[in-house]
Amino acid sequence: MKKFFKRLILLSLTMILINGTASAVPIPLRGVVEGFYGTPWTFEDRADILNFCRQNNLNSYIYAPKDDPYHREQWRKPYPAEKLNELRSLVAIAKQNKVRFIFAVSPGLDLKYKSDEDFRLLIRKLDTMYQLGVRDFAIFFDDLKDENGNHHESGKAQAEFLNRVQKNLRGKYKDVAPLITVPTEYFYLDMVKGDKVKPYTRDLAENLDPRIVVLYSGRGVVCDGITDKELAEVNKIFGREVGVWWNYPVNDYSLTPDGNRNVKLALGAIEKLPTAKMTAIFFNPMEQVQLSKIALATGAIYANNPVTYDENQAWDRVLREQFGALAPAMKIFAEHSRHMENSWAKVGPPDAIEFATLAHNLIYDMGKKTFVDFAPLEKEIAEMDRAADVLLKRLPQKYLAECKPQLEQLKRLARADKVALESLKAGRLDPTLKILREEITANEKQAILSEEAARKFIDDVIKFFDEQDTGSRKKK
Ligand code: LTM
Repeated sequence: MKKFFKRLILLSLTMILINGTASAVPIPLRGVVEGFYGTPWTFEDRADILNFCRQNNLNSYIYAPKDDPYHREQWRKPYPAEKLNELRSLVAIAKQNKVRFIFAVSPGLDLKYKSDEDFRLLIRKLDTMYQLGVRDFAIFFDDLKDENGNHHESGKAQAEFLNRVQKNLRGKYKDVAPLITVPTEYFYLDMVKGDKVKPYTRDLAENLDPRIVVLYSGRGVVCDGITDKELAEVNKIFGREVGVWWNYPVNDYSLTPDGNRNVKLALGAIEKLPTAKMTAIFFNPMEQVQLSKIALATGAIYANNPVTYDENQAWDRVLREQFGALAPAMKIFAEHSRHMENSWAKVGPPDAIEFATLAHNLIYDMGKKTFVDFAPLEKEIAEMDRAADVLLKRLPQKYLAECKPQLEQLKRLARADKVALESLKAGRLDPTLKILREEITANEKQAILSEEAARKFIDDVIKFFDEQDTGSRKKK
């Protein structure tokens, strides 16, 4: 009998290992990709993030700011001396922090893949970085589509170009790591048509040196998680273990009609990522470097042990560690600002679930029940109001500089929600609610949060009374 149990335990352990779900092994390459559109981070921001990486056991940082002209639009041009000096210092800081400084170039906007001259110019740039101490390189080909969503890249030409870069570097330098790339079709739904792999991806995968690391972003550019099965499908397409470029907490696509960027902050935890073995994961942050650290620190907990990761526990822990006594207030604020969604993007846990449920049920109950309990939502609103006050008063300047408009908007929402609730209690719409809503709408040019919770409640209450009005007019 004893023997039987021993065997059973051994068999279960083997099964778990085969499934790849047991190990508490960190993802080998894990870190931050500064890969967003908008104002690139400053030298100080990067130095700070490299230190943060070490503290959180993240071992890599990719330098790929889209709006650094020398990285993308004018990739052929060498960095001016002053910029090179900054990069040299950053490479040294990365080294001190035991973080790999991965230097990326995005030459795809106008690269001539077969041109020896372009090859030479690219290698010249990488050589310079090697002299500064860089040993990890990446060439990115994302975002090359025209306004109709088409791209004209050849997978084979791209693969041959990347292979040539890899061969050149590894031929000259024995200590450079395998090259990293992001393809032009970098999300799953763009790699396939029906059940067939599209020609570009097929040709790239077939011709690319198997040692080159491929990063992809999930089913979509910004999507609601990656399953183990989805990851396995992309591994199969590329004939290697691919890595993930994860677009959270990046918020460069949170735009207002008049073009303001980063108006919503992504303050939630990383969630819904694979537990299966993966070769690399890089989190793309927000321009707001300090507030990015909430999601990034949860990402670090995930990347160090995907199997045991619990997003709620991680989120609570990180908020406590980063905000100390202000953590409860910060949690309330962050709860209203973690879900990112537009016509093509969806990521992050829903905003203020408790608030949204209470508000929804309250409006549903109005007119249907004789007793309606306003107290729980009243409490939520009061806490929101208090949290905004506390944070506006006590949050250190480095955070406040990144979220003052959002906190002021939280305060406005709390004020309007209170008037909305009082209106329901009184059975009559307080006319100031419409004025408060106008003020909130005007400020959505700078700050958006809680669209489906605190913000929606205002609209719903106004609609509720509008419908009542229409109903009573019809009766007359
Ligand atoms: O995601 C990738 C690979 N590329 C770009 C990023 O630079 C950008 O920050 C995100 C979010 O807008 N989307 C992209 O397509």
